[in-house]
Amino acid sequence: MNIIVTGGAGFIGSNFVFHMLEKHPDYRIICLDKLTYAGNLSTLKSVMDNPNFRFVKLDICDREGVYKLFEEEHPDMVVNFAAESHVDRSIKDPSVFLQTNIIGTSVLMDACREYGIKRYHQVSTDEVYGDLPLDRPDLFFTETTPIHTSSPYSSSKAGADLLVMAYHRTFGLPVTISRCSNNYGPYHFPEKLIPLMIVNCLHDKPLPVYGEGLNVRDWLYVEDHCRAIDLIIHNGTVGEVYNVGGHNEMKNIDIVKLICHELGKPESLITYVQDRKGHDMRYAIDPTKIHNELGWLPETKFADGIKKTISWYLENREWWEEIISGDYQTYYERMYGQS
Ligand code: NAD
Ligand code: TDX
Repeated sequence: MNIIVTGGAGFIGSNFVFHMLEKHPDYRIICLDKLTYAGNLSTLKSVMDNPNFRFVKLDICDREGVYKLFEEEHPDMVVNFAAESHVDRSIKDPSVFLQTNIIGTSVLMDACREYGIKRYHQVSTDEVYGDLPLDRPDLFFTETTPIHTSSPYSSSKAGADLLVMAYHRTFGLPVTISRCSNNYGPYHFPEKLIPLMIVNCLHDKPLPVYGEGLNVRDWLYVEDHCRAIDLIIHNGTVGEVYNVGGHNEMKNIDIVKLICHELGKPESLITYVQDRKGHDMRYAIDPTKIHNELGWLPETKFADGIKKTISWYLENREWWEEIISGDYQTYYERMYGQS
C-alpha cells in the first residue's frame, strides 16, 4: 500500500506518519509538505532513513508538482492533513487559508481522479459545525449537525468538506472525511493554547488567556486521532463523515491553571487579554458513529495525556527552542542544501 500523507511535517500529520510506519511496516508512506512556518522537517528526523518513507517538499496547490508525484508513486490512498490551521492567523489574513485549504484540496482530488485512487481522506475539524452554547451541556455535534462556521479558518475547512462531498457525488471519488475535536500531544506548534502555555510557563512569561477563559474545548490525545483515521481509511464507508472526539470538555482557564500546577508555576502568570474575534464558545463531539461502526474509543485519559505532553516538552526543549528562535526554518537548507 502506497499512501501520500500531506502536511506530514506538522503536528498531527507527523504523529500519523509515525503511527502508520509502526503499525503497517509493509506500507510505503510518502509525506508531501510545503514546510510553511508550521512545518518542521526536524520533526521527521527519526524516519528520514526509513526505506518505507519518502519526504517531498511540495505545495498541494502546485498542480504540476502534485501530478508528477502521483505519476512517480501511484498512491493507493491520500490522507490530507495539509492546511493552514491557526484560527488567529486566519483572522489576520484569510487569503492563504482559502488558497491552501480549498484550492489545495481540489488539486489533490483532481490528481486522484486523473490517476485513480482507492481512497481520498480529508482531515477536517469540529469547527465546521460552529459552536454550542455554554448553558446547553446536553448538546453535541453529530455528523448531521448543519455546517455553520465562525472564522475564516473554519469556513475554509467547511468549503473543502463541501468540495470533497461534491467530488464524491459528481465524479464518484471514493472519499471519507473525519471531523475531530482539539488535539494535543508531542510536536504541537507553540502558537496553540496548550504548547504555548507550557513554553511560556517554562520561560516565566505571561500566559495570555482570551476573554474570561470560559470557552470550552473537547481535547483528544493526538495518537487517538491517528488511530481513528487509520480505522476510517481501512474500514470506513466511502462517502461518509466520521466525528472523532473523546468526551473530554474543559474550560481554557482550567487547562491553563492545570499546566501552571504541573510545572510548579504561579497562577499570577495568567494574564487576561482581549478576546478572539468571533470566538467560538464550546465544541463537543458526539463520537457514537465511529464507536458503533468502527469500534473506535479513545485510549488516553486527559489526566495522563497532559502529563505525557508536558514531559515531552520538558524532554524536547531543543525542538521548541529552535521554533521560537526561528532556526528550524533553516533546517531544510542545512540538511538538503536548497530551499
Ligand atoms: P499544523 O499547522 O501543525 O500542520 C500543517 C502542516 O501542513 C504543516 O507541516 C505545513 O507545512 C503543511 N502545509 C501547510 N500548507 C501547505 C501547502 N499549501 N502544501 C503542503 N503542505 C502545507 O496543523 P495540525 O494541527 O497538524 O492540523 C492538521 C490537520 O488537522 C489540518 O487540516 C487541521 O485543519 C486538522 N485539525 C486539526 C486539529 C487540531 O487540534 N490541531 C483538530 C482537528 C482537525
Ligand atoms: O493564547 C491563546 N489564548 C487563549 O485563550 C491561544 C492561542 C488560545 N486561546 C484560546 C482560544 C480557544 O478558545 O484557547 C482555545 C484553544 O485555542 P487554539 O489552541 O488556538 O485552538 P482552537 O482555536 O480551538 O482550534 C484548534 O482546534 C480545532 C486547532 O488550532 C484547529 O486547527 C482545529 O481545527
